Amino acid sequence: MTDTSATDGDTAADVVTEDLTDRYREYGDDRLPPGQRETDAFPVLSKGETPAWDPDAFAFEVWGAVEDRLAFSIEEFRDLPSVTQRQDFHCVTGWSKFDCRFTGVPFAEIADRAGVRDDVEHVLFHALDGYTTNLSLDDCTEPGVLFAYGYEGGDLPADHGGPIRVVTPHKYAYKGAKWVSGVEFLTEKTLGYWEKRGYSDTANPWNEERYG
Ligand SMILES: Nc1nc2c(c(=O)[nH]1)N[C@H]1C(S)=C(S)[C@@H](COP(=O)(O)O)O[C@H]1N2
Ligand SMILES: [Mo]
Repeated sequence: MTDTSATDGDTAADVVTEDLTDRYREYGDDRLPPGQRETDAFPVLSKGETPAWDPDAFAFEVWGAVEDRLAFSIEEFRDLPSVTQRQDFHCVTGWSKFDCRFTGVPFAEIADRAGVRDDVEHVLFHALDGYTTNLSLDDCTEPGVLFAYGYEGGDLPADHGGPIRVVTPHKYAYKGAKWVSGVEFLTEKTLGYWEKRGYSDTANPWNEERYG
């Protein structure tokens, strides 16, 4: 969907090219998922400290059951084809923030470049703080799964996962790894950090899939 609100002086990151805020319609009439309350704030939720990273040494890597392993510097990553999307953000602890604007590289762009093998079923995202989270390949190829480096027209703030984080508009936000450093394609499921500790593997907010 194209946003027609662009005016002279807008940069590419200002223009929303994808609107995911109607994702809820597949599951019901309420944009706010059950048991959530809306907030205007953007709280920070991390299992530990915001990790430091070295722009000269940082590499975003793709490995596992792929034809070609990939590695991108932060500059190379920012040069990949990108989109800017509007989406709602749902945290499993009970808050939802509507109309967040993220800029980044669609999951499918990375998957296509790596060449995902036919026997891939699952994906594990790795992060600089040791966090991991898993999704099925089918969930990753849904619209809106993005490796985001921009937020509201600027750089993604470090506390929210800069330089790069994953966003998952159709899932609770723990499915989106902040400070993502790599994607591993798998032929069998491996559970991530919170999934191993009892959070739902499927994590659909409208079906209130909070615990596994
Ligand atoms: N690397 C990493 N990613 C993470 C987390 C984390 O601790 N480490 N926390 C997750 C959880 S539980 C949530 S709700 C969201 C919070 O994102 P925010 O801090 O931008 O609100 O990030 C998710 N991604
Ligand atoms: Mo969370």
